[in-house]
Amino acid sequence: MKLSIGIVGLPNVGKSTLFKILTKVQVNIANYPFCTIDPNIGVTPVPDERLDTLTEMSKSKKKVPAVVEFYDIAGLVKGASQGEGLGNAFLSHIKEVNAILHVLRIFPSPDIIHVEATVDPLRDREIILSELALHDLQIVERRLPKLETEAKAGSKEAKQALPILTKVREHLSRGESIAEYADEVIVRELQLLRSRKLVYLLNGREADIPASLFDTIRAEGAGYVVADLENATEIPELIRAAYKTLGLITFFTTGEDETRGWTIKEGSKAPEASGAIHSDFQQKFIRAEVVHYDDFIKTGGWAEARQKGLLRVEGKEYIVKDGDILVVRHG
Ligand SMILES: Nc1nc2c(ncn2[C@@H]2O[C@H](COP(=O)(O)OP(=O)(O)OP(=O)(O)O)[C@@H](O)[C@H]2O)c(=O)[nH]1
Ligand SMILES: [Mg+2]
Repeated sequence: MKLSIGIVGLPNVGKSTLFKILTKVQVNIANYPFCTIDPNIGVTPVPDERLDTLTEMSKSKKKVPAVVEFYDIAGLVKGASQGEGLGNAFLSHIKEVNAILHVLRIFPSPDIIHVEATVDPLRDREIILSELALHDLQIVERRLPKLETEAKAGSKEAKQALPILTKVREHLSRGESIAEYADEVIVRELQLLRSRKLVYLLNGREADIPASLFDTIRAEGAGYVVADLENATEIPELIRAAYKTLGLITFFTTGEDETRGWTIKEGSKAPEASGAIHSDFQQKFIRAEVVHYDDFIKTGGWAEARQKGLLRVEGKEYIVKDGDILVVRHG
């Protein structure tokens, strides 16, 4: 699976600065709101020392890290759903992302314009979350009447979806997360943003962050990373935090041709994990030879791991662990 993350926040909070650090792509960064209009899309490798070690041990010609795709979009403002600022139509650019990265301004710097005049990350968080909810509500309100008609006409799917979407509307109108409905067919179909997992990037210094902000973020079960973007050159913790929040892990394939990292959901069984390598592998999966990275390093390679009985043959029910090295056998 490809991990993709949409960056949201008020204008001028450092979204494009973050995007540039992550992806090394040159983008417009300026001290004025709405500097970004068209979305910037870029990928960043998942930092993982294990990949370097494996590449050396296997003398691989290529090293291919797992990647995360980032979408840097325009800033949202209060009233965006009513057309303020650039409106909210540009949110459609991130409707397919797996997670939302919410940049909050912590840094004081009076010379950098703040669209709400003062630095107040708790207020800004509310503004953005409610604009995301209002965006979703517009979609839900359009769908509900059609769903009612379909349910009356006897559609089984519509009858199932109707009570769910009605609940979703209630939560959204109260500005609440709908993460608990993320796996519902209707919510997936409508690609609602408030169903996505959240990670916060607190742009500034730890000392300037109000304790209540940490409490709020913890209470909503989101991840966060503190980074002073102005002085940052890379932020691997951010990707690790995103992985953790999203329940993702990495497994490896390694050989003379290439050593490569793959992103999967924690708890994935071997066939599903193999599907990350090639979609055909999921259906045609027979078995996998598995050695954990730690054992591979300890023993010194395939032959040694096999000798010591640390190379296992696993079937369709095997749950792949973070750091597993796989050789997939398929039909
Ligand atoms: N002092 C300070 N300035 C920062 C920091 N991060 C970003 N800036 C500045 O803030 C301004 C806005 O940064 P951008 O990255 O363009 O902000 P943005 O969120 O992409 O803004 P829009 O595209 O307009 O929504 C630029 O002048 C940055 O140099 C920071 O950590 N400290
Ligand atoms: Mg920008």
